[in-house]
Amino acid sequence: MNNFDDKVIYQIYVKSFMDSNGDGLGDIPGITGRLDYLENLGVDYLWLTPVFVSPMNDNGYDVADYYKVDPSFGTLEDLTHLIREAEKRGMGIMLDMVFNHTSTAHEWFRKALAGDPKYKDYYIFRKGRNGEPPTNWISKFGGSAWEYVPHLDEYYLHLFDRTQADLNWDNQNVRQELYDIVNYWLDKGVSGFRFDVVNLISKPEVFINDDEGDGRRFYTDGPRVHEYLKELHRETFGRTDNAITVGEMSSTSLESCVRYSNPREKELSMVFNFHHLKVDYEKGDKWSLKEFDFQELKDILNHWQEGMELHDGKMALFFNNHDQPRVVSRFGDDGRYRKESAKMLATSIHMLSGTPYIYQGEEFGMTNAYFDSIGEYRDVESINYYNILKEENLQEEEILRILQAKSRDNGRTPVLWTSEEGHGFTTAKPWIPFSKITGISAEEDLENQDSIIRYYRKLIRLRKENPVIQKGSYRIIQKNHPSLFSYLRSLGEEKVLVINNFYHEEVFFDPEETEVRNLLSQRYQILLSNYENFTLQDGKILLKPYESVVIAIEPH
Ligand code: TEU
Repeated sequence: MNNFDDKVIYQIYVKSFMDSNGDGLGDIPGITGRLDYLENLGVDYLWLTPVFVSPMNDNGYDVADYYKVDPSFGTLEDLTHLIREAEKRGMGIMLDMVFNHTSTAHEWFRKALAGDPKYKDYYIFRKGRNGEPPTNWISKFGGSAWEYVPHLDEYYLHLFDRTQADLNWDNQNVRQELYDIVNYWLDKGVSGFRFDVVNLISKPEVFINDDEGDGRRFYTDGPRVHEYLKELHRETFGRTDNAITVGEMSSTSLESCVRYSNPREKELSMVFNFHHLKVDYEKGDKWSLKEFDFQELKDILNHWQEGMELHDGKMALFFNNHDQPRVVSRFGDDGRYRKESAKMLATSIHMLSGTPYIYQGEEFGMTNAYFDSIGEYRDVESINYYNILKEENLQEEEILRILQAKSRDNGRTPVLWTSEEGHGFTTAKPWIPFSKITGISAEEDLENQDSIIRYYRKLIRLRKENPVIQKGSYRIIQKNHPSLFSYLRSLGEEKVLVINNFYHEEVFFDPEETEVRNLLSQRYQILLSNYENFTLQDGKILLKPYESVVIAIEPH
């Protein structure tokens, strides 16, 4: 199986990337029109969020037909044209396969509802208990995970929205249908796939109440998940030796992720996990306000870097995606130090071991949306939780503050290509408002010498040119430092030291207190920094607000 440690992936949330036909919605021809920009950035793959026919209750994560492109995004011809044009520029296309559930508008589910036993067994229908749902499990989007169907007098399971019914992977016909879909798209020339919440596909044999939590411990990294992923691999992309695959793993463990991604297991190329993006949850509750816990963030990243290295697991490295608030607003400073902190956060992630992902707009420091009324939100999860928090009697103002920090829509506002009206994204009214923060766009960023985009290009180039960044071992330095996240990458004689200041106070890095004691008496070279000058004082490195420095220590 291929190694992807020299590759960088760019995620496109299609609906918000580029509108080519003036309907306010991003589309596939819009992506094709921006390929030169992406080629210049230097990325290798473009992961497109789902482009299949969908009622769009969850913006395409509710698929009604896996074989067809949704007309709002374009046509099959548009997609194959994009694949060809991307290939000409050295980039591959990855599609997003949502196989834990289908939309309730899918033909299979419609037949199931009509009582067809074959298709009922494609899903998870169960009788209620004493007028209550089969279990007390809670959906990830709030409320019960079971929906009652009166004419069948049964409930179906939906771990997400009620319009996203969970598939029964224990049914071999279901698995075969899904493998056929993957093979169909492979034949169309895609280079790989992202598999949505793929560690939730294997449900327990018996469904019981969870008296400790929301039910996730019964279906997360479920009983037959490895068997199914091995079969998926064997029946589909495993037949070509260069496909790239990434699995989205919800509430997972290191041990499971090693198995999902160790090449010997023949499951997936790499995995996403989200533990490091819960460090601003109060006691695990997303819908609360809390400063991010820097030590916890470091401890988690460190735990995963060390553990995956030890057991040859493969990590997808990321801070942003379409489900997350923008990292510059979250762990950085989206005001005075927006540029510095955007670059610092990028450095801290890109120099780690694994495969970095860039989410659209991140490369020029896009921020949270700062919507100030519920009417501006579009996301089903945000709207559900708005209502839930209302029922819990929280004040409107407080709820809006929580959404401003936590809503998935923070990452879904349209890409700000230019500063003109419509921001080069659309000539119409966009489906979701633009971020309220003005003065940010790709075009303006590129006008500056200290542009964030150019910095990302350098980060990508560094990875490509330095085997130590691709394959080097990782070791944290000053694990408990209150404001620095520093680590050393080593490959044979080659060493790269990465120091990141996560705060706006200046701080010294004193090599004498660390494992890189004689650093400054050796020959070294600054590979990259987000400031013009590197400041040394009395044998110590002075880190300015949100400064990052990447230093190659030359072999003797
Ligand atoms: O997300 C899975 C998931 O559990 C989360 O990222 C979730 O959106 C978040 O934790 C809620 O707080 C995937 C997709 O990325 C997401 O867009 C879909 O809505 C979801 O699956 C259902 O398909």
